[in-house]
Amino acid sequence: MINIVLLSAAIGVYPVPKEVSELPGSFGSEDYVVLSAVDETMGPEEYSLTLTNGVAEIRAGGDSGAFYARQTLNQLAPKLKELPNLVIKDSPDIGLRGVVEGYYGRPWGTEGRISTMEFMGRNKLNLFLYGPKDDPYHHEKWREPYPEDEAKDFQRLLDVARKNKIRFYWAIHLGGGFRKGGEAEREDTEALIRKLDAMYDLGVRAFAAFFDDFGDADAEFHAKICNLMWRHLEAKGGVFPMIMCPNVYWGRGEHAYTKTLGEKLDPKTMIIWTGREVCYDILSADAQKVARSYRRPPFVWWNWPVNDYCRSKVLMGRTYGLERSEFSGFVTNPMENCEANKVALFGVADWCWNTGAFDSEQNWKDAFKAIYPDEEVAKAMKVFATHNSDQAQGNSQGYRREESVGDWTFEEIVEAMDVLKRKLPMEEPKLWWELEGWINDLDCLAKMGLKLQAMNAATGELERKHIRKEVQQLEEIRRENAIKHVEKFRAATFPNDARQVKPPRTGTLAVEPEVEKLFRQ
Ligand code: LOG
Repeated sequence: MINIVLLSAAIGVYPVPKEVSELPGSFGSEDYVVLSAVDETMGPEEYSLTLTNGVAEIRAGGDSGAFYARQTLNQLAPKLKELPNLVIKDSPDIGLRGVVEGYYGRPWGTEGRISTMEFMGRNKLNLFLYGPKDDPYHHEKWREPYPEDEAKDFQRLLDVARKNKIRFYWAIHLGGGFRKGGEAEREDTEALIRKLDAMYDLGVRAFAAFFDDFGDADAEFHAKICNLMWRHLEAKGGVFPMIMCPNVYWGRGEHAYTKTLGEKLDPKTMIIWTGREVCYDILSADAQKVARSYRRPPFVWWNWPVNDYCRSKVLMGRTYGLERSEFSGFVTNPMENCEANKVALFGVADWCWNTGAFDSEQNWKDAFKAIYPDEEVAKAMKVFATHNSDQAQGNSQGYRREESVGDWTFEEIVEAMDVLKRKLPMEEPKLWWELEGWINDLDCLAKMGLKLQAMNAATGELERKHIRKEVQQLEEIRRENAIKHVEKFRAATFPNDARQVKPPRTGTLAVEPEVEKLFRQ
């Protein structure tokens, strides 16, 4: 068994497959023939991939399993020639796993969602929960149908989801908006049904209702609306079980609200939980407590790497702080920066698929190689991410991550930022658009560190004065960069959100304090 696990990691496939065993002989060829067969003894996402002497044989329980076998084969394709003959047997740990677009801020837009879902497909994530707080037709204008062009975009999204074996959930945010009692309640019920029918007609077959952050914690009422919604959808046919986000979605089962909800809500409906706090690690003891209160395993919404409560930071650190328990599903809530999110998605995908073999450090190191085809860019992005992972002190949720772990130098940062400034605009233009302000900030900071070290070592007053001037110039560049960053993101979002855009901050846990220390010397 140990050999099998070691081999799983050694073939470099992500998410790490469950079982890889070596067969006699070597594959010996760059080309291959694919043979596929359905195996009815397998689960719908399960597959086996046997690689022997130039033939790749796929057996799968269903379309998803066959698709996942292809993803594994695609990752192995460039190195097939060097591989021994192998048999891979694989299936996921967590049945529903993926992403919620659920933050406050600039929604990803159709292109961002497509890029995310294609990445999800390659990484065997199978659930997209659509609920950006700042899509008005999800939230404050929930009664109104989407304008025609946006409705068409949903059809594109549903198509990409289908191709990538992703179940696309569309969420309606009713918290605070759905009126209780009398004629108003009747009107809102009708409006809700109309909107659900419109989304159903577009092709949506999986629905969610959100009550987080707005309105009262009225469990009876929330259960009533959701049960009504579910009965309506179930009668229409072909729909997946509903997901609901309660008004109190964190904790350890201590709230009366969640207990009532657990009793009243249709048992098939999955209930969201973010951990002990709004932003927290997912601990199995906590999950078990909340499951008792919910009367069902929780559907985890992990508030990482979302940065809407620390907008000055971009979060690209490793995936850790997750414990396996019984869940009805698991989604990560990421940042508005959908390209930068991929490091975290790569971690979550691997954890959800094969929790037992998950190696957080290794996954994070390998993420860069897997995401960025240019080796130099991959190495430089790892340096950037090393110094961009903590939410920083004073963030409103009190959630913190490690940052700047291990040995690092100002020189190494400057070199890496130089690579990114040279190469990203051409090679990864969307990532560059998202990160330019942070890359420039870290670059200035590290250059200031170098200058200050030189200044503190200099003996002549003239030399010190000269360097001090250079440091002041860097400070000026840093200020201008911050202004440019804020202007760019303000222009890219809508008025309400524009006020929330913050200047970029990098290296807050170690690099910036080190520069400040050098200033004081
Ligand atoms: C919101 C979410 C937001 C996140 C982090 C849930 C269920 N709801 O405090 O939209 O992105 O926290 O700020 C939330 O987490 N409210």
